Amino acid sequence: MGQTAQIADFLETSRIIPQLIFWAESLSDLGMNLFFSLRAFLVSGLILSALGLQAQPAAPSATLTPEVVPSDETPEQHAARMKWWREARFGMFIHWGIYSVPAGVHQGKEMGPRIGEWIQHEMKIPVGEYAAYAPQFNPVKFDADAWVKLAKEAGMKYIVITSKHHDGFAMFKSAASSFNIVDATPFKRDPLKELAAACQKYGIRLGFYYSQAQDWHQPGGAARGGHWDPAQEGDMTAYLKNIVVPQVKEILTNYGPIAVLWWDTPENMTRERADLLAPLIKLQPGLITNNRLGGGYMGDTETPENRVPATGYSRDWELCMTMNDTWGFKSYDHNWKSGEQLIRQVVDTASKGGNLLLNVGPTSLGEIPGPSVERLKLVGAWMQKNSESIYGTTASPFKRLTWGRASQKPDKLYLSVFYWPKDGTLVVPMRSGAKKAYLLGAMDKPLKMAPSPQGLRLSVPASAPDPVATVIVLEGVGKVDALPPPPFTAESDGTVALECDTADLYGKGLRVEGNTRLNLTDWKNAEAYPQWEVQFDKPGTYELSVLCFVPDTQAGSEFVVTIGDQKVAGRTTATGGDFKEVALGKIRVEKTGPMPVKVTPTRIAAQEFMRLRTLTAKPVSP
Ligand code: H79
Repeated sequence: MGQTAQIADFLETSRIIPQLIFWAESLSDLGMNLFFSLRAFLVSGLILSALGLQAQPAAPSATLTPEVVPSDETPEQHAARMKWWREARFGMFIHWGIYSVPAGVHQGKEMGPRIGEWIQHEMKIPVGEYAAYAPQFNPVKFDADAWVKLAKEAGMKYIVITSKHHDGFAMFKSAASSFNIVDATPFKRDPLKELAAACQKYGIRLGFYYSQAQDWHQPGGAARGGHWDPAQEGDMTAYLKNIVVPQVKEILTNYGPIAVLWWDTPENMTRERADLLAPLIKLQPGLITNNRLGGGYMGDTETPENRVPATGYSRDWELCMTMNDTWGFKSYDHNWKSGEQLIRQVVDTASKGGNLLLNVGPTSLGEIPGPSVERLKLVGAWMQKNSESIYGTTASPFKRLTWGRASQKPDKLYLSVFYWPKDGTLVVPMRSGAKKAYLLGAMDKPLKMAPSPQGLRLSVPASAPDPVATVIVLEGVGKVDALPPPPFTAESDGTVALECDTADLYGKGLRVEGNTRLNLTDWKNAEAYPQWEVQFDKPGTYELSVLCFVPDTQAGSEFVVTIGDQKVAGRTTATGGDFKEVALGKIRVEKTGPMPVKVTPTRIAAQEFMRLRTLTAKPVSP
């Protein structure tokens, strides 16, 4: 394992874009970020529900900058085009192709922990050898109606399916290449036609994923890290003209209304190349596209991939996520997220103003794996009761809630309680009031409300009506006046543990990244620092430590930890290739009232100061 592989374990990413970032920046490192996050998934698994993720209001469309709104569209037209998508909040991603035949195993050898649809790339399978999976692909159990009904039952409003992935195999009848499901498999049917009909029938919108740049089959198609078979060599522009342009025309004209075109991995996509494809978007009125075309096109949506962003973005965004650790079916991936995690992920995403595009990877027989079906039904059962708190809502007005998430509609707040209060009182940190509070579905049994300095106190049942997420509705909230989140307090042994994702971040660049293992990253500026408001239990001496990662090449930075008016100075040392708990020394805390705690670099030795995960103050026994 080289340095890159090692570092990958730490640089888990969640792309947090407090301000609109430029497209080029967003895509230049996309591939790497994705790699890291996918590894992170495999390394650590996901406990989304345990994350104290922050939510922040999505920016209203009025803040959209001209770069976001296509030049031929007014902000109002843009909002009208995005309307259904913003209301939908939940969709199904389907990764299906001939990679479901090897399903992670080629010639008796497992591809390892990586994503199944990448098997050809991962195992450097020659073009001809991989193409031999096409005649073995005969998904006789495929039932478009069943898939669409399942999506609908789960509460999903749209489907995005891979029409062609990086392996270059078209899942539709194409005149541009015979490497397609109708011409190259015994199945001979066009599943996208059948899906389009089923979507029409059940009122689900249909979108197509299309890998425009990477194509490991066609000469000239791009391949991350370079080609491995001479058959792949060729002129990329010619590939775009001869394969991509006609195929995108096909998928945008032969399948009725198409709601979304989902580009991916803009490998080697220059502006000139992207210019060949961008005009095709006009073939479908109202088409929504993502930010992965390349060439400087922003598209309509940010697309964090398998990374839960700590906050929303300043424009429309969609989190795409796997249910296990692969997109395309892999026979030996059984690392499924729980129904509880998935339900809370729907809630979490909506609370940050985004959509969740949750993936299924059907088998080579055309079946959605049983564990996926079970989980979608669990999500669906929750949505059946609670979808009012998801559809058509906007982001939470609260920066952080200790007990769950929130979303809102005009004059209404939806409170999704993950951690039910033990004392029968739920404190909603808002100065303003509400006309009425009730459990969603029990409007006739209002909950008692009382204002308090900590916020609106609601008298709730003794035990959680829904242990996963109970939704409480506040009606007549007007404009919510949210209180700042309460100060952090000590655990029962007096220890104060401050997580990076709960800090207020000041200065340029500094941001939170990661999935289960969040950390502060891009700490390249000595003016940047995280700060927490902390309420200590009692005065005394505390032992300070940080859980952080400092690579060998970046040791020797100097910094100060400040608690109220007390300071401890320190110097970073290399942490040996992993996150490590580093002792910083002792500090006296004289007062206990809420006070700021911060970590400020005074000199940054190399590019980055440190990757900080947790700052801990532990009382030293007197
Ligand atoms: O379609 C799904 C992925 O196949 C695709 N996007 C989602 C929606 C995707 N393309 N690239 N990536 C995801 C990230 C790429 C990660 C890589 Fe790797 C790191 C490519 C090579 C090293 C992951 C790990 C794939 C192979 C090894």
